[in-house]
Amino acid sequence: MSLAPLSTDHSTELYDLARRYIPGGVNSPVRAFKGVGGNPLFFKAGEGAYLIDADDNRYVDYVCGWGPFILGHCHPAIINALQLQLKRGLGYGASTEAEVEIAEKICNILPSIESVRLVSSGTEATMSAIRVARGFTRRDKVVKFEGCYHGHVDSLLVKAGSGALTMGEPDSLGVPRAFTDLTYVLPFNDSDAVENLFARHGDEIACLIVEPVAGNMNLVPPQAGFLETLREVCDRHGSVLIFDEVMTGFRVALGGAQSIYNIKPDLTTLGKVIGGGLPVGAFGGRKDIMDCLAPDGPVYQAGTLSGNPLAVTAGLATLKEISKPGFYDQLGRQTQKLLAGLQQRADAAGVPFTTNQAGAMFGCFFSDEKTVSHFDQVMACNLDNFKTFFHTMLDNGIYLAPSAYEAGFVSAAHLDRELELTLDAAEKAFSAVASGNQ
Ligand code: HOZ
Repeated sequence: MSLAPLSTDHSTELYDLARRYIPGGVNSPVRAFKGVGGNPLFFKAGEGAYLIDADDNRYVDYVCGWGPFILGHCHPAIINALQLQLKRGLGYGASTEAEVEIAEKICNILPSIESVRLVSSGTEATMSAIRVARGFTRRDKVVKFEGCYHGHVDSLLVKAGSGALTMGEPDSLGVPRAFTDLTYVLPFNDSDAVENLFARHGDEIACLIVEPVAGNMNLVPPQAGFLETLREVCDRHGSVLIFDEVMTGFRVALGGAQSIYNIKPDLTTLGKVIGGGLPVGAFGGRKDIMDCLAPDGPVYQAGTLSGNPLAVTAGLATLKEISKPGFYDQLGRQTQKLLAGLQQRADAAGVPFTTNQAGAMFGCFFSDEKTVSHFDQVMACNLDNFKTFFHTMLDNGIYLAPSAYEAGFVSAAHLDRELELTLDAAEKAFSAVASGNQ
């Protein structure tokens, strides 16, 4: 692994060219490295726990495609299954047996889901879940939480996390005021704020959508009692509780965050892991709510690529692998080992630092606080320290998300060797942070 700054000339050339033809040179804003400075990398291959950039540099990858590559890149089970499907066609614009198989599997793994519809992205999943919740309740108001991100749905792009936070624009231009007037935004992990809002407006609220483990303001798990409060107020007021598990579903545990915290949402949105890295999303839940969808009900929702056979094939192959006994124990152990090692090196360098973990997702915070559980604490973290850490890690062959507001991901391909490489790099990165602070 290189110790000198890596040469990334070819990435830089590609970025220059990309900026001529693609807005900002990227197809999704966080990729532009605006949160860390410098030029974004362009990649040409992935192998297990590694990414290879356009200049042939190898990196241990903790982005994992922003979550889906829980088995690592190019897992043979997925590639073999896709090769078989490729010969049978890329799509039919009609129903397939494999769609029924994946729907049945999802319903069996997540007992809160009685009926599920496949779409092509997480954004589509949350947008459709909100629509069916509104149709079911015949109400318009929606509740979301500050720093939570549910894709770029108009009414949810209010005080949003992820790229919206990275760009410093948690509210987007182009979203009509009339749409966001229907959205209430509350602080995450603040049960009193939830109780108060529902006491005043509960009967107008169609649904409350939450990332049960917030993964778009770095990683912030729910505090004890928070998700229980959400369940109670929604029950009391006849509002639909939506868990956005696009990131956490099949990631923090096989049964997602809802299985860890033992809360049954009315609807769940999914994506990422269930497509094995191909574009997919899904939303599902109570049958009486899902029955409102067309063709049986009056809520319209559709998609040309929905249930695409390649995405479903990759998803089924992934579900088979991750359902094997002990899979999540091993992932959780590796993630824990990684975080313990990072903490130890930060402490040795005298850098204020703390971490959060949920299964194979993690958050790193340059903060004096022992625990980070609120949006304001995330926003108070030292960004300069993060930038120094990020770039030193990158120069030493470790690819972290290029933003202080994104979660990290560990895959089954992150073995002890990859952790060692990471911790060696981290020693240098924390020492660079400490020197920068002198
Ligand atoms: N929304 C993703 C992070 N939470 C970023 C997706 C991307 O830039 O590819």
